[in-house]
Formats: sequence, structure tokens, C-alpha cells
Amino acid sequence: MTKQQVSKSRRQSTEIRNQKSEIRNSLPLVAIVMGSQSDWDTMRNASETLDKFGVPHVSRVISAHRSPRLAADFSSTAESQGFEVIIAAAGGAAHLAGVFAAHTTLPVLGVPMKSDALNGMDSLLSTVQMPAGIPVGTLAIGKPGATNAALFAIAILANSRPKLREKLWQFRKAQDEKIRAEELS
Ligand code: RP5
Repeated sequence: MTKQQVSKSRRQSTEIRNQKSEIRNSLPLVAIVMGSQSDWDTMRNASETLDKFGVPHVSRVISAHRSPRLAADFSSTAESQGFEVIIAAAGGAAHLAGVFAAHTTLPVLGVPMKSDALNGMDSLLSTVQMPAGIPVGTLAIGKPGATNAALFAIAILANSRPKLREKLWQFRKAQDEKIRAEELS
């Protein structure tokens, strides 16, 4: 074998190993955090979406104002714990995603909860209007936002995980086929 052939074959076996380890790895890659237990009914949609794609994750209640030390500790150690994406959901004066983003350079996806008082407009504006310098990628209010936050997290993880990228394409294909088959009576 020439030098080039040896290095090509090594590269290929590393790629295969990486693809296998992608499945074996069960360390949580995504942290779903939410300000209150009352957010879980919405955020379980993010967790269920990650489950469908086999993405290991944890879901926790952490409040930026009721448990500020926990919020600071969890977010500042998230990277060393092995997390690659944070999904942060909160309602009302929703600063959880911003606080998390302040403590980590991991991508933070904010999900505004639908509030009783203002139907989630308060949560949306306080999550989306981050001043320049500390970004939060904000999704839609409520359940669509929870589901899309998970899909966005998957898209980020899929950048370095070809099998996950393939699953994402299959998911898109299934949606496309469903729409094409719709019939109105
Ligand atoms: C926020 O306050 C939570 O994220 C929740 O959406 C909202 C209301 O919390 P609870 O009063 O229901 O605990 O911190």
C-alpha cells in the first residue's frame, strides 16, 4: 500500500468508529432546563422529540430567579459536563435563557412559555431581545417552540454526526410525503 492509501484507509476506519460511537454514546448531549414544573407540560415535547432521534438528554427545573446559584452553577459547568446544546424555557419575565447564555459559550436555544397574563408575548420579548454580545436563539412560543428547539439542537449535533443527519433527512422526507398525500374531503 502507498502512504496515501494507508492514510485513506485509516481515515475511513476512524470515520466508521466515529459513526459507531455516535450510537453508543449515552452521555447526555442536550440539557433541557425550565423555570418551573408548570413548564414541563410544554417542554415534554422537546424531550419526546429528542427521544425519537435517540439523542441522550436531561430535563431539569432550574429557575434564574428562584434558584439563581443553581442556574449559575449548572450553566457554567455545562460544557465540562459534556453538554453540547442547552434548551432553556421560561415564562413571564423570562430571563433563564439569557442567564444561561451569559455563563456558557454553548449554543442556548430559548423557548418562551405561553403565559396567562400576556399569552406568551412577555416571555417571547424577554427571551428574544438579548442585547448584542450574548446570543440566545429564540424559538416560537409554546409547543411549536419546544418541538423546534429539539429539532434545532439535533441539527446542531448533526453537524458532526452523519447518522443523526440522515435521521433528520428521513424526518423531513416523512413530513414531505405526508403533505403530498393529504386529501381534502
Ligand atoms: C417562570 O415563571 C417559569 O418559567 C414559568 O413559566 C412561570 C410561572 O411559574 P410558576 O408560577 O407556574 O411556577 O419562572
